[in-house]
Amino acid sequence: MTGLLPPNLLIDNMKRIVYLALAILAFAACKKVDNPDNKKQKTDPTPSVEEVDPDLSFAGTTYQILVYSFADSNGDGIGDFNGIKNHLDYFADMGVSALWLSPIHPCMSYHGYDVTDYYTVNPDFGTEADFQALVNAAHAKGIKIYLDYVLNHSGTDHEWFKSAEASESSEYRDYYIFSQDPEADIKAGKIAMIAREGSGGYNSGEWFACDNAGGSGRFKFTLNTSSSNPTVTITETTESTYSGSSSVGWNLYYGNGTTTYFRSDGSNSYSLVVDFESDWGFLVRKAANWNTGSKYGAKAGASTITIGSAFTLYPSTSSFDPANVTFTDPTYFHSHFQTSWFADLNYGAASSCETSAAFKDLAASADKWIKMGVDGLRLDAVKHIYHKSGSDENPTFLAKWYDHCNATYQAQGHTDNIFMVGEVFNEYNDSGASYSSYLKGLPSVFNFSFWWRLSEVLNNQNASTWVSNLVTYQSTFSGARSDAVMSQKLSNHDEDRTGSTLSKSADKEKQAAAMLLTAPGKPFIYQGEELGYYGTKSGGDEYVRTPIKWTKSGDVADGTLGGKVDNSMLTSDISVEAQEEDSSSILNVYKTFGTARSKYAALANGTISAYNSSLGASLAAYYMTDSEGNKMLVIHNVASGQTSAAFTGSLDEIVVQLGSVSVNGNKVTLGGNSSVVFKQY
Ligand SMILES: [Ca+2]
Ligand SMILES: [Ca+2]
Repeated sequence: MTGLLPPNLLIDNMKRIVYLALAILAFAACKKVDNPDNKKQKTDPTPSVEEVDPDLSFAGTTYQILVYSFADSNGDGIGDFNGIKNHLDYFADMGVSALWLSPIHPCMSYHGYDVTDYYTVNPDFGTEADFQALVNAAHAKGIKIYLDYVLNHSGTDHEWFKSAEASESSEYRDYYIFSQDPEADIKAGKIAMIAREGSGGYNSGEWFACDNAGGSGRFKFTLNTSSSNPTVTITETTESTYSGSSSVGWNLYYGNGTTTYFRSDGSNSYSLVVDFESDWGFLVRKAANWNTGSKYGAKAGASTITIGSAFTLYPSTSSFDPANVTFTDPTYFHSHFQTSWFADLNYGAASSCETSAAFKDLAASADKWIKMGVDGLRLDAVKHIYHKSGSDENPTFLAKWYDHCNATYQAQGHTDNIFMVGEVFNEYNDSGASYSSYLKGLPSVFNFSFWWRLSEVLNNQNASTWVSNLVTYQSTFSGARSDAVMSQKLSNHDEDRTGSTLSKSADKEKQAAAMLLTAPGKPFIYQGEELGYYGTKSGGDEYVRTPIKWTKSGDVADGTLGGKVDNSMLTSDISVEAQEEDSSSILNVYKTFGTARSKYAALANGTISAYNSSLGASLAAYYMTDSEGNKMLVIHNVASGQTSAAFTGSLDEIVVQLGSVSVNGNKVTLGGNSSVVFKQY
């Protein structure tokens, strides 16, 4: 039981809350029968603590960590495993029982969603031994570790892809999706991952030419610009190399970003001689930029140049992006997210996906981490694994993936099931139909509607539909699967920050935390939300992925963010150190509500039901009830001004509160952006 006692700071905070509640109730409860037992309970700084049912421990609060920008232990500016390990008490103080780590594998970009080896750790984050030490230290504190797993695609620098791209006979060729004519192959049903999409599955932006259509040799390029469609002619030569100057403008772009200017040979005639080497071909430009009208290349499907013959070039327009000029017919690979840094993985037909080489390899990599103690996975972009997101293919795939991982997990001696949550990005007005089918494959998916609706509630100061929304979300999940876990959050790494969406209102940010942490389901706290960070994606995603500022004057782990950090936000006041000293801080709301949630089964994994009585539009009131029937009454006032209403049931014991709350008989008065939880058992 001692493990459930809050640390000293929280005892202090709980004392404040309890004393405040006592002071209020001493004034308000004069008509009530004084219950000595109840009174004793209220003066206890550790109010009746209940064990959360271990079978329902999925519901525990999770903290989403960006490993690269959370905490740097060795001063190289990059967050790392030891940095997380050094701050495990930070999570315990918020009642957090699991950490979701951003991808830990070697990768091509700072964010990690272009993995180059699923079996090893990114050396910037430490060694495998460091990772194991983190897992062990977290477990010792009752904190689980979830990894972010990217199953839709790997990075194109992955050795699997490099081998697959280089040769049709590569043992990895089937790991990816290749085609010389994607549109025709999709229409013919030849591409298993897109077969269910039919002719609508072709999008030219999702296909990239492999680096196998280039050429090499000492070539003379001759350019004739007398027409609006210039021609380029390549001849093999033994001449010495030569080129022109940038004042000419016309240039050849090839290889790893090489720009070589043409020499002017008189009216509309240019030439150069280079030792050419480029595995993707070349482009011609009028100036050294990609502005409309500057880029010249091929028409799609007619990109192959013949040595010695003039080849007609087409300039870019607002509606036409020229293709690379190639030396042989290119093969294309599929990248759903329309970037040549990702290559979508190929699992064949969903009904037999577990027999595919890619599935087996990815599953073996997951086994390694589960055997090291990993407790769960967050699966990236699962609605895009198979192209038709509304078909049963992805749920079928995910069920097979889950069963494989769960078998490995239980072989380690676990008696519970492995946790797994899928990112199924859904639309604002979603009734749940688009993501609930994914619960056939996984025990949990994110409920993105939660934050969109909640931000409206707070910004409009109107909570009239909030409770019915929560009840609907709950029934959508439980209707899809009896053991479904509704995962929800405020903002995450792909969205504008909560602080920005709420116009930097600390009162609203605090209440957003209180409403997240008193809602049914499994809350995720995104790194920095608890400090009131703000930032938007308009200047780059990095601005919503800001490092934690641990101390008032210390450095932050911003080494991977390329300077895209808003240092005007990272003042000493926003630091963890400053907010831990300030009982009115946003951080303190996460701690008090997070701790309360972790201690009461009704809050941690209870069922919501509406408080069925008409209330003012700014009030949301509902019950959270645990499996024993123990009931909490939760009330939020989302208006900026004070409001009151009468409530039934015991109002004697406040479990946790935000802002000002007073009780007079059966009347509860809440100040602006105030919240309260009454224990009614
Ligand atoms: Ca470091
Ligand atoms: Ca895919």
